[in-house]
Amino acid sequence: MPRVDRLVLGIFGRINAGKSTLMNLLTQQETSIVDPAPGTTADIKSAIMEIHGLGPVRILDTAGLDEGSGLGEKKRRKTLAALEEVDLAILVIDPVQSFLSGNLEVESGVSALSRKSGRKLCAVFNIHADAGERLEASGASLEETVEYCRSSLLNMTGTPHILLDLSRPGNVSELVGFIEDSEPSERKRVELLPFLSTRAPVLLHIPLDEESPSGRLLRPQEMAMEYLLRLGVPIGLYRTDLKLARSGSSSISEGERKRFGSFLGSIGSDEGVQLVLTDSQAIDVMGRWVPEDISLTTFSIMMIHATSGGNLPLFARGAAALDGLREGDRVLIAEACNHDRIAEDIGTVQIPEKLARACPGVRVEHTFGREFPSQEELAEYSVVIHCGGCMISAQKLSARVSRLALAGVPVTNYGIVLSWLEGPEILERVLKPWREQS
Ligand SMILES: Nc1nc2c(ncn2[C@@H]2O[C@H](COP(=O)(O)OP(=O)(O)O)[C@@H](O)[C@H]2O)c(=O)[nH]1
Ligand SMILES: [Mg+2]
Repeated sequence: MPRVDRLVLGIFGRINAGKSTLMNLLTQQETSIVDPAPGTTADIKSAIMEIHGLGPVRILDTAGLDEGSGLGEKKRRKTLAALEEVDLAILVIDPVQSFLSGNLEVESGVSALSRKSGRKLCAVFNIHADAGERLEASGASLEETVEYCRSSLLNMTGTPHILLDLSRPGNVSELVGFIEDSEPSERKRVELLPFLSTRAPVLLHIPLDEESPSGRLLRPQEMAMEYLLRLGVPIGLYRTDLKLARSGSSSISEGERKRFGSFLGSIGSDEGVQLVLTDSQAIDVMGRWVPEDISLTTFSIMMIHATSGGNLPLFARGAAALDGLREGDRVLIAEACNHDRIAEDIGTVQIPEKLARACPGVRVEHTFGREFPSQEELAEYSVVIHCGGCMISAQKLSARVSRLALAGVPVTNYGIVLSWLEGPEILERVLKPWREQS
């Protein structure tokens, strides 16, 4: 499944501010229903389009944040969760409506949350043709209503803004230019394996256990191959039989080890092998078998580095929390994909079993797929162990990371934990290549 690295733009504001009108203006079609009846946008509407200076973008049109009913509360939470994940939050304000209502609760909510979760924000003041008429009784001018909004909102100094009649199709190019100028695309792109220094071969160690789907490889494995091929780095693919490798009989495990050693020797006969990239679950075996002069790291660590935009040090620091785990502490394992779980699943079986042995009495819990606990719920955990995140967007992971930071909970990763479980030398070894990159 190819995944395009799209920017995500979210449209927020109160009911009837003109959010859906803005969405339709951008997409030049009736993507969203625009209607004076409050609450017309039932849930989050999403459209994909190409914006000249930005490339492919996903635009989210959300429900008004001031909807009252019980259902309104549900929509509200969804909208706020979306706000934590966008590259750019577009706050739509009808300044006349906001001024006449006498409160800016919705607007300040959007502005505060975008600041809190580190999202970029811009404001579009939707100026209707009849703005003057609507203001007549109040005696205020249109400029005063805009100024009222801007000066009352925290975070609005330095926030780009524009005044525009969104109902006029002719205003689309001005809107697009404004969005481009708000620079939603300032996201860091990172290299998959930034520390490779030569064209010496890399060995990908893929044990293909019972969990592995037949007929294809996993996304991180494919990504590594594509990356290395593009660099012109030769790749060795190798599958160890982990049952044999871990066998209690030393003649059996030695046989497996020799087979691996001779393959390593054959692909590295000229320049040597520069890196062994392994499935995290085989780090116990690879940690013993890969000679010290060859770098060693895991697919899961590579993925969390890429998906987090180079934020691997955060996940590495999180490992320190594992040393401090005590009986009764709660640990959350977060797995972003919802695959079938069979016998030896890493997240539900391997890590919990090994953790139980290493830290007796620790309580391990799980969260799967798109679900992720609220800040309050997260605060109850001593540490969160996240998968490589290969099935979620960088935005979603970044939203999770900021929520964890707000909750004050350390976060680490499958590959880091499995290495930590093998001891401090192995943990140090799998992180070393990443530390050494300039
Ligand atoms: N007062 C006024 N309202 C307008 C004008 N043009 C459009 N509207 C209304 O503004 C509302 C905005 O609609 P919509 O985009 O659905 O708002 P949303 O709830 O933020 O998605 C609609 O009810 C339109 O009928 C105008 O010139 N003056
Ligand atoms: Mg709407």
